[in-house]
Amino acid sequence: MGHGVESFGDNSVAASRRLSTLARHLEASSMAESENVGLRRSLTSGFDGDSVFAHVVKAPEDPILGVTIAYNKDPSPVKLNLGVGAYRTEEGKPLVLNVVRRAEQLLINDRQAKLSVLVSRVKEYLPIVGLAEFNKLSAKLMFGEDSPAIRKNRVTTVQCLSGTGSLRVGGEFLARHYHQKTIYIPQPTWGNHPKVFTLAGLSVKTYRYYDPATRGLNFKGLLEDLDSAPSGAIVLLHACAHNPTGVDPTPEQWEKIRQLMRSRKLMPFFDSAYQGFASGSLDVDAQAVRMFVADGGECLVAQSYAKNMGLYGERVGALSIVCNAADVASRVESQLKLVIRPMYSNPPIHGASIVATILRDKNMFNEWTVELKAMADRIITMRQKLFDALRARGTPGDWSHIIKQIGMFTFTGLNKEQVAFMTKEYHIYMTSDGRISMAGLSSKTVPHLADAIHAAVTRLS
Ligand code: PGU
Repeated sequence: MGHGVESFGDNSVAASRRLSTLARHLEASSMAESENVGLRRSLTSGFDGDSVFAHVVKAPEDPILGVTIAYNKDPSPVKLNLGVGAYRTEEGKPLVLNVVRRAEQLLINDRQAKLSVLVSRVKEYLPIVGLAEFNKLSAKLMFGEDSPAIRKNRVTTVQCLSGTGSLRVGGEFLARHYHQKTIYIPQPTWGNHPKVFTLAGLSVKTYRYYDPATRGLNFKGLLEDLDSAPSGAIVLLHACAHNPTGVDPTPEQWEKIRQLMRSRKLMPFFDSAYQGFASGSLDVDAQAVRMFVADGGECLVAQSYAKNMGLYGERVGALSIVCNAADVASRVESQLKLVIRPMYSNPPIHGASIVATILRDKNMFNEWTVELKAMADRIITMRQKLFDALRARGTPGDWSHIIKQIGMFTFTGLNKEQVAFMTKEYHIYMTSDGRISMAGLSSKTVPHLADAIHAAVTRLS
């Protein structure tokens, strides 16, 4: 049947099927309504039966966000949360960037007269695709100031609910309008990826990425798996600072991946959750994406401002779809609106206004890059300190991966039992795959973590 745009036909069939099911349901329930009036009256005195939800089983906590819940319950004064990827200061406190505070102040004082678009002091609805200026500036941040793709209007960018929302909207769009429904995700990857894409309607498969033996990239395995993926399959790529491994391909390896993917007609879907966090430079961290856009081919990019602007709870992000022609991009955008409207109607205004305020102003943009670099540098310092602390303790094993890995996380190589031991005995909280958020560490807490790792490795090897 239809491929690409034609698959809209399939969707109309599916939609009308859904509508007639709904109509049948409404008919049936209105008949039941009249029959049940008497019964309902007799029940008005109260309801004492079992809950209709009595069969609902308790779901396990999320493997990442659940770590914070367990941490919050622990009364120990030495407890340490290295689970969630969220930046903390040297004092272990969450950080709101100065530039973000300044932007908020401007918004509150309504000093954004030059902003021709809605700002967060006005609490109106945004359009379905979000704040236009935010979208334009986000695309420039990702693809570069003078990206030919943007200049030729080949890119559509829509504001979404942070990185997760952007991935989900992109996934739903592909499930409806792209001929291949299989997405290949790296093994391992961020734990939410398989859930997001499965629920979006795609079928999820994995490609080899990490080699535990070398604690590096399994480049050969990666190329083999992508080479044998069906033509046209979607491939999820971490734009930089791969989560959880901290292992990224080199620029030369990216180039080989690009060539292979283009020759096999595989569709790149970049997840960019850490732009600026890997190297400290926004441009350097966008290089892999820009390499794929420069060849004129098509791709998707999900962007998050959670980490690089510290806007975690504001839920600010964007989905860009790079198309090969302007008219395609415009039709794609019209369909993205149909994905978004029934899901959450339109995105929140405040966070996007903060981002637009910062990105549009040269001084504020520069101030942001300085603060971003400081965060990235502090993480790199923590890597060195932890590595030195383990060396000083003579902890068995080669820990050089701590300083080689990139971004927010170290994939320590500690196993489930060792992690459980560290939580129980040292009140150190981390995901069970042995990932630690370096951003949650400080000079004061490094010795405690090094003691815990040393004990775990020597007692439970
Ligand atoms: N993609 C990757 C690769 C991520 O690591 C994360 C966040 C996201 C997308 C989603 O970020 P948004 O907050 O939706 O923009 N991962 C962090 C944060 C906690 C979580 O799991 O959501 C983490 O600790 O892995």
